[in-house]
Amino acid sequence: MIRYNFGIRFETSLTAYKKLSDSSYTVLRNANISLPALHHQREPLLQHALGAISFGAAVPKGLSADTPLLHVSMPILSGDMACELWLGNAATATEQHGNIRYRRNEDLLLGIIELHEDATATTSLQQATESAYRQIFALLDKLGFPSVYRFWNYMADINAVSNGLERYRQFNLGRQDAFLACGRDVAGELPSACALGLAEGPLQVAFLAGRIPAQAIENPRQVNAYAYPEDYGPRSPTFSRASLLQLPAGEVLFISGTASIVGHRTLHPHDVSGQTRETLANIEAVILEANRVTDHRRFDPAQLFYRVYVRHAADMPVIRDELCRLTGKHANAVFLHADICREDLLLEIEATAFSCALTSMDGQ
Ligand code: 3EB
Repeated sequence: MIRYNFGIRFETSLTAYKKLSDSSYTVLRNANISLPALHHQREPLLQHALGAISFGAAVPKGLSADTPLLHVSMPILSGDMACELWLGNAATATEQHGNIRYRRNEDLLLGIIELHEDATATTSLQQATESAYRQIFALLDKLGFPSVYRFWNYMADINAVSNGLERYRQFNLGRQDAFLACGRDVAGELPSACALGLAEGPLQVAFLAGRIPAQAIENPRQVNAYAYPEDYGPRSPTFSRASLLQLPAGEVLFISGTASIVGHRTLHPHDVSGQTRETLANIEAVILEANRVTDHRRFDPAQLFYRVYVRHAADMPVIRDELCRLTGKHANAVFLHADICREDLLLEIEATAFSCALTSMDGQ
């Protein structure tokens, strides 16, 4: 199964995508694709791939060896679209900068970095994070792609404590130090992000950046993450609830990992239905805020692609049923088994939405 996310509806053929990407407009779309479908793709699609993020036990085949691919070995609980391809106008060959592999076109860049932690250091995750983010910002400064739209962060043992500090909090320290060292704001206009844990492996970060700025969208129901009080760690997380990228061919809304947090507190501990409903209320609030900001365009919860991170595999059906209540019937979603960055959070949901200005290509 392939779903080209066109906002208006999910396309299952390449034609509409090709029409869009051959235009002189800057185009950014994603396609969520199953591994068998990816395996049977041929060039036109893959030439437009800036990069990919995949999940599950199997590493995708069928991407050219050249395409930056972040493979995160989180078990898939449900949904077959394990690979998220990011498609733009024709891209360059993949390039390397330090530990980063990236591909870009005139306007957009997708990069991935994987760093093993120094097993002898007690603050190894903090160090790896600072190093990864410093490398990323140095590359973007060098190439003139100043704006990051989205970060994906995956790390081993996110809730474990070392050197007296939970590893997610170490990650926040390293991330914020790198932002500051590279002259970046740590409040206000921040990229969207997610941060999840898995059993083992290196720190893995993917990022999507570009030449034009995006707009940070915050959630009126939540304290902005960069302003969390110190109870949640010595440094606040550096991300916005969503980022809105306005391109001539349509808008892209990157909704950050979203959880059952109101104000800055976790609600409904030990209650997975309650947490799911609260999480979805937060996502709806973010969508409403994005619609308010864009004024004339409409993002619709039924038209989003969702990735759902589930702490306890047995909770998946309950979460899926709540999500389907929001989206109407079938939700375009993949469910992954992951650790969430607060011990008391049972799930986190992220989403991507598109509003398409070039509606004329739709249905042709
Ligand atoms: C939260 O709202 C839940 O540290 O980059 C969500 C999305 C969360 C991104 C991050 C953390 C991050 O605080 C956790």
